[in-house]
Amino acid sequence: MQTEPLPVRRLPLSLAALAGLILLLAACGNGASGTPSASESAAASSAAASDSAEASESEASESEAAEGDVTVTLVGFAFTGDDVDTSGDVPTLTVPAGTRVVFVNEDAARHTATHGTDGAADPAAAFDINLGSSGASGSFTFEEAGEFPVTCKVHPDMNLTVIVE
Ligand SMILES: [Cu+2]
Repeated sequence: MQTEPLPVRRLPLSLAALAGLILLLAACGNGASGTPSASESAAASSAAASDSAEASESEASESEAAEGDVTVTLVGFAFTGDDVDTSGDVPTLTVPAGTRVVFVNEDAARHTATHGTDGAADPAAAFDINLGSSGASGSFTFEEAGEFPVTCKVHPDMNLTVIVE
């Protein structure tokens, strides 16, 4: 990330700082309205990386302790896990209503676990979990019966259907 632009340092640095400030102001202005923009998450990613790693670790240990949780592992660019049926075109996970599903990223790549299909979030997505790095986790509790498509916004080929009974 940090290169060493020594000879031309002053001017580019101040320009970069100014651009950063503008980005921050723009991000703050939009912040309340919903999904984070690409620039916002890019700017925040390095700062948030350590925080989210800590947060997800504590979340993961909590979820291990909770009875009835089901874990879905994102590894090899696929949704997998002991409870995931991979026999069909799209893997399925069948759980009783009220089950909390914990999504854990075990790839080095960034993934998301998003309510949606083929990389696109559902217009009324019930969850959109960023799994920014290996070890990152997040969960969603499926309260209502039905079929819920899950996808990764980074890799449209990653899909899962959660069947809630
Ligand atoms: Cu992915």
